[in-house]
Amino acid sequence: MLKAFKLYLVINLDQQNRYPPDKLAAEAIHSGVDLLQLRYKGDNLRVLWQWGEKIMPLAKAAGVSLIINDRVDVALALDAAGVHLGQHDLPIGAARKILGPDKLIGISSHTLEEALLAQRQGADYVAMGPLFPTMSKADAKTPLGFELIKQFNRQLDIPWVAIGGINATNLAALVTAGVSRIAVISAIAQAEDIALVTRQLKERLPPAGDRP
Ligand code: TZP
Ligand code: MG
Repeated sequence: MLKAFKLYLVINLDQQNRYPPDKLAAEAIHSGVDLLQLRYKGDNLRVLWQWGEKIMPLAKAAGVSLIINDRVDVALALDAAGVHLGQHDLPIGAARKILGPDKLIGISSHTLEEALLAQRQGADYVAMGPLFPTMSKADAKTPLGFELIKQFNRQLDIPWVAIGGINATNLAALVTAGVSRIAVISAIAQAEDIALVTRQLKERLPPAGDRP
């Protein structure tokens, strides 16, 4: 089951990060990240597997769910909490068949229609973005307008999370527009002080559980 969450850290394994992924995960978990994702777009699946094996016990010990991007097989083999799918990955129904009812399935949506379809198909949460320009995703679309935030709040019953170029400075504008959960890569991965930024982001979000 998906616990209430506010701050979702996506760890990008493709680029050389400021910190090794396990150190980043450990510090971010310690500082209050609620949900973690491992994201790897390269073709050496061992990279994803090996970091998954290292980070999974850290997440488990802290009671933080670890989600694997794209790969249903790796998520199952690691006994991770679930998968995050894109619009061009395995459809939710197929992923659910493999994963069973208890694993989490998240999906990226760029429109309300995509999000509502994902909800009907049994997604546990939806990610909406990018809200701001981002350097962390090679094929990121142009930023979505803030009007979509209100529509998502009004029409979705499952939790949804904003993503894309979010940092401690621009977060206030999103919160004012109605965002209550965010996912970030670089704001935390590139931070000089992971703990400080993680706490700032978390503090600047409304209390978990205010919205579905
Ligand atoms: N999906 C939409 S934007 C994005 C993803 C994975 C990248 C988010 O990274 P950052 O560094 O927080 O902009
Ligand atoms: Mg994908």
